Amino acid sequence: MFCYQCQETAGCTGCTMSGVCGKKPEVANLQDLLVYVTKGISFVTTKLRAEGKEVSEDINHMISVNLFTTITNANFDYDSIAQKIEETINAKEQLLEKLTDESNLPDAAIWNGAKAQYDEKAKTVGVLSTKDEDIRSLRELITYGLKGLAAYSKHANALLKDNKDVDAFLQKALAATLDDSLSVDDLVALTLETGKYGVEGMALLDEANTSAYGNPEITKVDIGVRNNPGILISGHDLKDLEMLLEQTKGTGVDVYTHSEMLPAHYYPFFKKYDNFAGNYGNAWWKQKEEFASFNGPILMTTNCIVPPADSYKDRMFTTGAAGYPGCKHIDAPYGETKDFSEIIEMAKKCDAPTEIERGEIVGGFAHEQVFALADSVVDAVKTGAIKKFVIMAGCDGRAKSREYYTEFAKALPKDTVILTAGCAKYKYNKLNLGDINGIPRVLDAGQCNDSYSLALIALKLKEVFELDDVNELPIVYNISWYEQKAVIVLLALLYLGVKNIHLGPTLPAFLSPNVANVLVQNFGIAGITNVEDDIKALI
Ligand code: SF4
Ligand code: SF3
Repeated sequence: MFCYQCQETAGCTGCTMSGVCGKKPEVANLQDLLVYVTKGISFVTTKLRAEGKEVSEDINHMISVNLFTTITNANFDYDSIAQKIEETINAKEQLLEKLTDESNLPDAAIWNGAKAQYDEKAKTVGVLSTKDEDIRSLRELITYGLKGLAAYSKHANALLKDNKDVDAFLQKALAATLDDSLSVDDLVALTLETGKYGVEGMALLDEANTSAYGNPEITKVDIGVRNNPGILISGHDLKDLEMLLEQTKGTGVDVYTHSEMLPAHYYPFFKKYDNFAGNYGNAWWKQKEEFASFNGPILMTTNCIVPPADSYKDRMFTTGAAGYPGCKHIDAPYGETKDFSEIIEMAKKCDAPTEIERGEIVGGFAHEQVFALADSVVDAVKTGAIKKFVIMAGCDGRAKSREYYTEFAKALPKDTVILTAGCAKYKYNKLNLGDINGIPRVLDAGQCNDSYSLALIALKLKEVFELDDVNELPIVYNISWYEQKAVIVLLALLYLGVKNIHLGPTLPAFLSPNVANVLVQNFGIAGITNVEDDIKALI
């Protein structure tokens, strides 16, 4: 195996024996093969479109789910990955029959081996099969961005929203990573185009979420527990949450959010459920302790799964692109209701969650809520009460070095406001950093995909202050990344012209020195150093 797609990759170079995330070599290899056949089918769909032929939504969805399945901590289940490879090959064979021009097909589009051949084939199609370091780096940067884009598309698809242009681009770009004739410059251009579609993908999901559930609004979320048994729902899929809340209504079972599901509380729609109790715990990487003390069943709708301890493995369920061997997977065909009754019945027999903390956190500062506060925000900037906004969106992770973000948040001067999204927020959202004229100093827009809101807020401020360039705003970027959704967020920000982003806790291992140099030279991307020096440099 060779995997270097996330921030925690072994030795900051690559996982080769087993994943730091817990991914076994045979699963890592099979994920490589899933990506490979997904590139293959994308090559065929791209060719079909060029021939003026339609590609069905089912195929678009399959491609997005396949990529999502290979995101860090989404799916550890060999069998489900093997099944997806088989289904993809079968679908591709059917599409090939519709193709008029079958010349010049790459191996990825032709290969149709049987299951018994998967393991051997997988070993030949991984990251290292691209020999040139810079081409490999750019192909992976694009592929990881597309994985993030696919994840966001999948969530929008679950709410019956599709954007054919995003799907067509995603497949075209994926197919382009097979093309040996593309130069470094071509791939750099494709990287930026990926960012453009990243913006579109996040806009699609934002539209899907807000049209289904309303615009997030300022909300206090309880972080304590009630006395009823509960179900803990984690990951990013709001449609799954809606189905779970509908089915738990009146059952005496409460529903709590974990990690990236916290922002669901900010949406008006979910407030009507009396049994929607609050948020339990912190970011994904603390789930071993927190899932144990939760006592009830857990539903993982997406990443990030930590390989579960035996003490709660039998009460952990997965759905959608998520999977873990030995954990029950519940799903339904596209657009249909998933049956969560088994989880609810299990919950009824479980103890109520053990209290781990008390209090509340405040969030809901997505674009519309911030626009509603625009006058006070603009006043605070004009009077100097707010000197700087610090965008600290992104991911949290287990690395000790991430304590930097807590210390950085604490060390920020009192006239600064943190804008956040994603599970990165758990490093400072319980610090009680106070407010400035009633504006909290930590404004949480939502999940990682809601970084889109932060971009809209920046663009709005640019308009209000009549500036030509978004980089003239009093906004600095200190973003923490972990998995591939953060890659698409980063590419989207670069596409929007944002410069001088600090990225940590380490720069991606998949950036070759030359590719890193392109990002430094053209976009001023930099790493982080230490809190004291970074505060001086940024603020
Ligand atoms: Fe290693 Fe990250 Fe890949 Fe897991 S996802 S195998 S931790 S690089
Ligand atoms: Fe977190 Fe996995 Fe990235 Fe959606 S849940 S931000 S790490």
